[in-house]
Amino acid sequence: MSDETMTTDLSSLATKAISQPLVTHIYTADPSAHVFNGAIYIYPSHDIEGGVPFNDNGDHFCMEDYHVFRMASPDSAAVDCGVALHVNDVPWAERQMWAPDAACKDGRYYLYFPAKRADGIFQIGVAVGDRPEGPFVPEPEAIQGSYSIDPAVYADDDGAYYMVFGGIWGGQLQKYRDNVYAESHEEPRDDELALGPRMARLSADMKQFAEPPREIRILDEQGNALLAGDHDRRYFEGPWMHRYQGKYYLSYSTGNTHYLCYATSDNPYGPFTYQGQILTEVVGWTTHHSICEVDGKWYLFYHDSILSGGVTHLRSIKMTELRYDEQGKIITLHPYGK
Ligand code: FUB
Repeated sequence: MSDETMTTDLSSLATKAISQPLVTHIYTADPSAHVFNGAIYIYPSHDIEGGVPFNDNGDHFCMEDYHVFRMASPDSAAVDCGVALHVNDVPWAERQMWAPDAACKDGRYYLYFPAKRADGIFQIGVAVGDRPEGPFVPEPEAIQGSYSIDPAVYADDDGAYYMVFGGIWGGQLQKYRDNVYAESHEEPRDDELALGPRMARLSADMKQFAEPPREIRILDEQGNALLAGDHDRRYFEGPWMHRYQGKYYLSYSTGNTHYLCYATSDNPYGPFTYQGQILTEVVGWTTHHSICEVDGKWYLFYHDSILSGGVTHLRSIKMTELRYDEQGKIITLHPYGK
């Protein structure tokens, strides 16, 4: 739901909401959820009011640290495990600790996070810990060859770990072609191919890319790549990958049209074919999610800005059950009813 529609009566939307905030003592957003050691761990952004004026670059999203949350089960309270990482402890990062994710390999935990360097360019870093909740010790440098925002790490059945990442507009993805930055690059024209998220397999030590990032294409039902002007379906930010009944599902936000959508493929690198919407507009400009299986049921983790009265950079994480039909199509959710 866009800022322009914020005059809507939020209390009536709150009443109709299909889920309530998981966390109310701080603002949280961009929840990446995983089951580690039998519990649900959520890795969100920690939203704050930093007094930075609103702009199209999202500078008002001026987050400084991460808290990790643990839930014993889908019905349990989300327990705040405290500060897992602060920007002041990351040598290469200066500001804007945006949407993170985490992965586990061989009993060690890896927190992946985007942040801006002192020159205002986003990169993605990794920090390592011995427990899912951290604390995490950051690597001194960002991941070589990383750029833009919103890392999501998918652990495939064959032992490979893939990072999918990228976001346009404030996330700077439009500045890159073939992994090279140029200030002159902009979002493609409406009749040109839409930009796709990027994906790279991670190195065995989980700290670097094992290959140059590849661009993932999303096709329509006729097999044509989505165009940049297709704002209802084209990739904007917040990628997530999961697998259901053997297929890879790439889900993402359409940004300025405020949908969570998904596309499917038989190959993690794609191309993916657009399938539909997972979640219609929430209160707040951004929409961002993860999908996690817990004890045989699937859950959507997402956020909205109801708790802050519609302040777009003060969001709250939520979860709700996600269902598939018999063909494996995700049944669209409406956050405040139809
Ligand atoms: O939380 C900051 C940014 O807002 C995220 O990186 C985007 O995905 C959007 O949710």
